Amino acid sequence: MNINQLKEEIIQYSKSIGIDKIGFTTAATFDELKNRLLRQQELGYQSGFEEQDIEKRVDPARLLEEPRSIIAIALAYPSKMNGRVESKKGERRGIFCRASWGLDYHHIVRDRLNKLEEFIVSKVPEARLKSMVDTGELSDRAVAERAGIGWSGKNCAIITPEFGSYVYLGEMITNLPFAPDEPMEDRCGECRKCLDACPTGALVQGGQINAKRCVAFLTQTKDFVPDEFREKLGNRIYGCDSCQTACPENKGKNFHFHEEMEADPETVKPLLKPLLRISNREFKEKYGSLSGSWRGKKPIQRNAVIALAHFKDDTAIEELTYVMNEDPRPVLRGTAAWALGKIGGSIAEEELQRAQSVEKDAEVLKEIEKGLSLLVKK
Ligand code: B12
Ligand code: SF4
Ligand code: SF4
Repeated sequence: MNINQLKEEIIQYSKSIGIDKIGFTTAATFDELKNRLLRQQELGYQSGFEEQDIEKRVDPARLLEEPRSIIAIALAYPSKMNGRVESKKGERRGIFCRASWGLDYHHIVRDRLNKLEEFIVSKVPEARLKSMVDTGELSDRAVAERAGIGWSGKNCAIITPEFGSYVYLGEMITNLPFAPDEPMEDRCGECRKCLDACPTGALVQGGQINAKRCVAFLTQTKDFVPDEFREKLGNRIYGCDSCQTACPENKGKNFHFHEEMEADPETVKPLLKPLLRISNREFKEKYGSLSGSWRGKKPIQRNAVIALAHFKDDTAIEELTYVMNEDPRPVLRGTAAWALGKIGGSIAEEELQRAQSVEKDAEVLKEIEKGLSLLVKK
């Protein structure tokens, strides 16, 4: 079959299986990305979640023998929920970022890539293909940028003119010599809205992030959140959308193309207090299908504690005291002690003093001291 005709058929087929945008690029090495990754590594700006072998990240030939092209795909996700939570006065809720609404996007994008692979193999049985999304070696954004899916914004996101930056990305390396598409022109211009909106200054300059300062990263760590960032988390219990919601290119962009991506408001805007004592089983049942649960319940619970401090929710004192005294995990006990200090009042003070006399863990004791020093008498 003629390769150009096959490309056209793939484009047509992709539309029929819920791929919202598709682009093609060569399998050449990603040289600019390589320098960038080395620099980020040198500066200590990497999250640690990315593939650590830089050669594999920039050279498709290390992932598939004799690659000739890469197909990049994008799926648009909703930016607004259909439906809302039943809010009662005084009930405090956390928020999962949009990329964690609905079914874990890895499954959704993977499903589309599998279908596309089957289609290509049905046309070219000898085709060799290798697909990935997020957890693969390649930089999904660098591939998407080169394949003309969108431009690389100052907020680091790939922004499509059609769907804004609210798109999941995935790709397939192939041994078929498809003609590449043209990359797109950068449309950020003089705008700096994302940089100004970032709560922690994680965007050190347009297109460069210090992932260690990024709230999205911090919500996914399992240790104590460094002091300077705790208040910046606000009520975010997984991820951060601030540099995307601030972006004018996302204005009015809200697409509901994929049933699986619809969010259950009660799940993605959960009440905070019940999270503190949730069992493993219940956590798995309620949150296990979200991408935001990939690090387990500990970071989510720690972030819920921080969010209760953010709201200064004094109806949470009893629950937080329980966590400070009874939770087996030092990070949870310590963060709860800090939160009690933030919320303040005589009960919190008494409880902190009591805990100080029995706690044995050095890090938790430090947090109890911090809590006591934060106390504002009510
Ligand atoms: C590690 C990681 C993170 C880290 C680090 C993020 C980062 N900006 O690097 C943390 C945990 C912070 C994170 C957060 C988020 N992530 Co993330 N993450 C990844 C992951 C696994 C690797 C990214 C990576 O390698 N970064 C290293 C940097 C150096 O490279 P890069 O951003 O991939 O590539 C760009 C730069 O290299 C740049 N570049 C190269 N050279 C040069 C030179 C100059 C001068 C400049 C200006 C730029 C530049 O161009 C490339 C293309 O844009 C990818 C999946 C994957 N396998 O690629 C998802 C991915 C990037 N994440 C994604 C998402 C959705 C998010 C969040 C929006 C989730 C949320 N709501 O909380 C936030 C956004 C934060 C932000 N502003 O970037 C999507 C992005 C979709 C899109 N439209 O862009 C991806 C692609 C997952 C997916 N398959 O859909 N993430
Ligand atoms: S995700 Fe949040 S913290 Fe991270 S760069 Fe964007 S605005 Fe800043
Ligand atoms: S907010 Fe402005 S500068 Fe930032 S990504 Fe959007 S258009 Fe670009």
